[in-house]
Amino acid sequence: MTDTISTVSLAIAQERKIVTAIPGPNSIALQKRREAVVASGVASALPVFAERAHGAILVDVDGNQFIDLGAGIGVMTIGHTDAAVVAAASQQLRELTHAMFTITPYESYVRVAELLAEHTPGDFAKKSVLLNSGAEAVENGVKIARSYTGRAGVAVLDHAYHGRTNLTMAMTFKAMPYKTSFGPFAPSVFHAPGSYPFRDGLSGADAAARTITYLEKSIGASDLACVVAEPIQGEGGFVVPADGYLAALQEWCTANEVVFIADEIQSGMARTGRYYASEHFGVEPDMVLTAKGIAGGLPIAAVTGRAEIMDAPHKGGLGGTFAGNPVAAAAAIAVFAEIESRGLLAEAARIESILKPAMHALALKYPIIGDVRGIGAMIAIEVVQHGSLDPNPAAVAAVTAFAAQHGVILLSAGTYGNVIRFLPSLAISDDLLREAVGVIDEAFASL
Ligand code: PLZ
Repeated sequence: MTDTISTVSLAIAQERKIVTAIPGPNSIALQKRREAVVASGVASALPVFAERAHGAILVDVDGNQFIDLGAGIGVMTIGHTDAAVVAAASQQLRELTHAMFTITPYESYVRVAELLAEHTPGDFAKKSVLLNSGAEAVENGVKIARSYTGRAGVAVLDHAYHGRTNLTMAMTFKAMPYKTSFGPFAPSVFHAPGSYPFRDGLSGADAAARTITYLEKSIGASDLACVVAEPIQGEGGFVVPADGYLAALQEWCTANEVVFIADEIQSGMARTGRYYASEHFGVEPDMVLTAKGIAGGLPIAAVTGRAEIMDAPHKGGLGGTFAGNPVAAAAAIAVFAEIESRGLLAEAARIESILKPAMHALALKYPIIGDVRGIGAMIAIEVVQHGSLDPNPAAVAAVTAFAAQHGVILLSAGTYGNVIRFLPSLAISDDLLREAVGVIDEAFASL
């Protein structure tokens, strides 16, 4: 660096430390200000305000240090304030903050598209468009699929989450809190049954047959532009489809010239130990959607797909003021480099090898833990009423609240609000993970 602005991240000891009541006085004061001016429809999971973070630790405004098992919903995959990301973004901020790619293009946008072409599944010519958010990537994926096929229909799966814009609300499964009172929604969106082994007990082949029957009988392939599926559902509760399900669905899409779109916004970018979760299921989607973890916390998203599909829209049909912003693009390039140079794909397997056995052990101790599932650094437990499949959201709310009080950020998920999901940074140490598991154990014991 040639000038005096420091781009080095402030190191924060990687330890849990609670020094005030939760929330502390500074958080309480900020909460009062917030209530006066921030729309109350915006809710927060924890009662504390964040001040800074590094690695797997987040520090609040009262100096409490939390083990972050949420990572901003799977965004800080390579760790908070990663030094390489901070350096790349800071440098770019000073050289070219914004130009607008559709006015004067710049190299970093092209570089991100090259990296996406290289790291998304499938060995075929690919192209990308860059956007600002996950929902915007979903919207653009649908636009491009419609333009390519000349068809309108969009099929999604039960329990899916695709965003909060009008089209993506229509594509999202859960009414409360995402859709209630916000309609009318975009038309031509169809919700098909998917694969949820813990609840439906179906094999991949049987679940796929059920989905395909719905697609053929209730929509008709000739009216369908695309099927959009999360390879592992995120907000839906880290639902891993049964073996063979996704491959059968993709095969049907290919046979019927329907674009198969993998929404990898939560499951992608190294979270499961591969760049994209699709790779675990042997599928090569026609289009892959990326956001969240791609740029270490800076807002950027992408649609990447087969070149012939991506080139369907007319010139000028795709874009956006901030889309593919140079600072976010520089951060994304640094994230790809960090994943390679630090061997971060392997870290996901390390995290799974600690969390999964630990959760199975807790499930033996606390039988309300009905299911342990997930891949890599995307692990969840589903909590039920003892001896049944009936959801137990009250226990999940109590456990996550207990964890917050004891310095662990735990996120819930699931259509029934009865899933606890772990999506820590790949940089989290074994010791911090084990310590967090200890707090979760105490939380279940306290019920
Ligand atoms: N597709 C699979 O997980 C975002 C939403 C949190 P945006 N999930 C977290 C909330 O309460 O808003 C998500 C996702 C999948 C699309 C999206 C949407 O991504 O960047 O939030 O628009």
